[in-house]
Amino acid sequence: MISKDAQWLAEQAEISLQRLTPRILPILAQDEDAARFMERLTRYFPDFFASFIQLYGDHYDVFYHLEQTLIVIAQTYVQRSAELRLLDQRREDQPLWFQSEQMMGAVGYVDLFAGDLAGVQQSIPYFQELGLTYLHLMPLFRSPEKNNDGGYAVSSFREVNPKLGTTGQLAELTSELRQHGISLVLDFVFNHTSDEHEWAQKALSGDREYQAYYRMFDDRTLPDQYEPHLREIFPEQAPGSFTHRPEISKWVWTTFYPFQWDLNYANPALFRAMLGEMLFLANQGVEILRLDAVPFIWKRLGTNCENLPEAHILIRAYNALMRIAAPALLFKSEAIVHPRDVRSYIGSDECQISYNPIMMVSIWEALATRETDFMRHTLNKQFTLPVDAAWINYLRSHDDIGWGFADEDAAELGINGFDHRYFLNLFYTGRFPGSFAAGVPFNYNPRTQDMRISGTLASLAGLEKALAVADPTLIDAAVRRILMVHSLILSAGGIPLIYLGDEIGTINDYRYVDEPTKAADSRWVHRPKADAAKYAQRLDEKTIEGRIYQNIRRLIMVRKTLPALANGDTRFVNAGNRRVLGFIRHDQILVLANFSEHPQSLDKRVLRQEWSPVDRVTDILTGKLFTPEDEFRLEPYQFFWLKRET
Ligand code: OTU
Repeated sequence: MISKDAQWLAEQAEISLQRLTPRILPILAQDEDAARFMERLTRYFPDFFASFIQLYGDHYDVFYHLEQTLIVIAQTYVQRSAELRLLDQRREDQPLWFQSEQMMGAVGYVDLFAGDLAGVQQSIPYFQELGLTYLHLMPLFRSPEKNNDGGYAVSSFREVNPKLGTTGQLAELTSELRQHGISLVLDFVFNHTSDEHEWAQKALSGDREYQAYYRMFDDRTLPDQYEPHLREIFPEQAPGSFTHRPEISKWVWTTFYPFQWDLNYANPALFRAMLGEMLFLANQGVEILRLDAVPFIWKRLGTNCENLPEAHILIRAYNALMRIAAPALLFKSEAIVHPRDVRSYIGSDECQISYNPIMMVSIWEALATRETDFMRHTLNKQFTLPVDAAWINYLRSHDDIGWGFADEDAAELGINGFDHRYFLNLFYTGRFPGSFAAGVPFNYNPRTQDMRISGTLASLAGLEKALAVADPTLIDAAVRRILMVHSLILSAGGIPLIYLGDEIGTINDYRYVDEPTKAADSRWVHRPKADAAKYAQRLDEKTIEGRIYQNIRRLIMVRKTLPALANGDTRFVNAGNRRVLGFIRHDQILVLANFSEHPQSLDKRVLRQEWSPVDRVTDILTGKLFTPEDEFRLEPYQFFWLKRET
């Protein structure tokens, strides 16, 4: 990494832009919005330049790479449709659109939820019923037939998997969704490609230009120096971080599975190639790119090769280029790492939005312990974001749950992080006495004793076990638990994200073990095919599906009427009873949630210290008014959204 002082960078940026402008003007000559492009270029080029020079300034041909990069963005801009340019304009006028209380997200697999892209299009009425404004479709591009990590081994960033549809259909879908107020979110799996990607195939045939797109080594010398510092991500099925390929007698860097080859961003030609792929997606109308595995994109010997400063600079470089060529596009960070590192990617110059694994993990932690102290402590430290960013608040994703709280935060409450993780793993795999959860271990590492948890939300929340014993009390508790945790992601600000299937209480599907390419990866237990019969029951509140669905849907609709639940200020407060979580939104709504299966009463004197108007409040959800005489009591897993009455 090159460090230069800001003054020098600003001067050089200006000189470079003057010299490069004549190279791109001819490309824009016929474009009626050329002036807008040039305006944005002038505005964001210095940011891009500063990042680019820090990354590639020591390459003798850095100026050539700068020039080629600008040519790529000019060429893609020229191809950007009128519809998307209009969207660019709208987003520039209202850059914080994604912070609204109207935002509502869901994520699902094209094949498992709807069969194919046509099926997704036909599901739009359902998405509207749920109030969605944000739809994340899991990786849908061409990938290897068998070993493909659920699509996260991408063989082409431009060709939709033929089983799911065509690239033309994808562009149509983005537009159709947009007309219904829904932004399409896709993964940008940019840490690696599959070994079937054209670049990998060329590398395998001996082409040195493409070998330099990846991180390859002639022998074990360097891998042996890197490896001791690296974390194994899939220690059970894919131990180590390097894979030997006899065809070229080289070792390839493979952080995840052996068929997922890590890309080499130290090579400016690769930087540019991936820019082209990113802009291609932007021009298909994708509005948000989920930057998959962002912590891993830069490597440096002697470090753990996660969250390096260069990873941030790289994202900032791409971000500045998007502001110029496709300003409507946002980045979503997928960094499931230490809370400090999660937060480090978030901001308008890097990723505008990010998963909130800190809240997600805290919710499961508090469900297991029935104590909210650790959650409140952690979230008070880790929840606040820059004003121009937003969390994606979620309960389950397609991945495992790893107990990613900060050991320092735990230690401050006298909790031993290692022991607590051990407990949580026992609890969520159902091996702790009295546990309600039915989770499955994921990647147990005997060396570190670490493991993560697979399982659907409903199974982890107790519904599976309760149904197995057909115990109405347990079923009721599980349903209440499921609703309570949804009430939290719907009221904590940011964008709530539902994993499709959870809204009807889908439980684990163990049939994945019969499929050889899935059996070793327990994450498939929580990726079942949508069950049409169960979805049909969502309308009947006498069924479990219906009870869960109708209540979640009501919560979504109420959320949309409450600007105080839009992004921004969240303060976690002492509710005077450790079984009850409390937080205050914009000083206007007090959220209370009982994490216990027993009724809890609250001490109004404590609450009053945190929020003065507590004496006369109405629960927005039920309309119940609390006067100074009323006792403050929450039924098992009950939650309130309280507003003050005057
Ligand atoms: C991501 O997850 C995806 O969400 C996974 O589905 C993929 O398998 C993987 O990348 C490879 O593409 O370790 O256990 O900090 O935690 O990138 C899941 C980020 C993972 C990692 C995350 C990764």
